[in-house]
Amino acid sequence: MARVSFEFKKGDLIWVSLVVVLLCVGFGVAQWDNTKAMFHDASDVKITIDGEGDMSLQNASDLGLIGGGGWNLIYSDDFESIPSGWDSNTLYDCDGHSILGRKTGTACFVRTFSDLPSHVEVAVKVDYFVIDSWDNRKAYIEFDNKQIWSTNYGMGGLLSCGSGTWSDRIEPNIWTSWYHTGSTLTLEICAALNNNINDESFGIDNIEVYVL
Ligand SMILES: [Ca+2]
Ligand SMILES: [Ca+2]
Repeated sequence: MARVSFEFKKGDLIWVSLVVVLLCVGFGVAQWDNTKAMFHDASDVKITIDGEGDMSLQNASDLGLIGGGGWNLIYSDDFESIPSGWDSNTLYDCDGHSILGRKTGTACFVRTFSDLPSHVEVAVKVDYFVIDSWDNRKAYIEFDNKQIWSTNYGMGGLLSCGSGTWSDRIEPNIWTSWYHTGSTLTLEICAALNNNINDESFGIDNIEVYVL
C-alpha cells in the first residue's frame, strides 16, 4: 500500500495556519450575514414606490400599496337616510335603529353592484334584524343567485319593534365571503318566513361590501 506523507517546513505551517484562519473568518461572516437575512422583517426593508417615494415594506403593506392591501371596501350604508340601488328603499325604525326594511315571507333585499374592481372574492358584513315570532326560520345570503350563507333563528331579544307581542334583536356583524371574479354582483340578503308582517319580519343595517 502506498504511503502518503506530508512534510511541512516551518514557513509552510504559517501559510496553512493563515489559510485556516481566513477560512474560519469567511465562514463566520457568511453565517452572520445569513442570520441577519433571516431576521430581516418588513420594517427593515426599504422600497421605492412610484409617486410615493421610499418607505419601509411594512408601511407600504399597511397603506395597501403592495400585496393587494387585503379586503377593499367598495360599498357601505348605515341606512340613516333613504338608500339608492336597492330593490326597496323603505326604511324602518326598530327601537331607535334606522334599518332597511322590513319584509316578510320568502323575501330578499337585493342590490346589484357593477364595475367592480378586479377581485377573486367578495365579502359582506351586515347587521341582521330578527323581528317578532321567528321560530327556527332561515336567514340566508346569495351572490348571483347562489346561496353562500344561511342560518336558522328563533325569536327573542332586547329590542322592541314590529309587534309588541314578541321581542326583537340584532344579529350583529354577520360576515360571509365567497369566491367571485365577475365585474357585476347581485347581492341578496334574505329570509324564508311564512307569516304576515306583524308576525315575522326582518331588516338589515350597517352593511359593508368588500372585494379581495
Ligand atoms: Ca342604521
Ligand atoms: Ca316585536
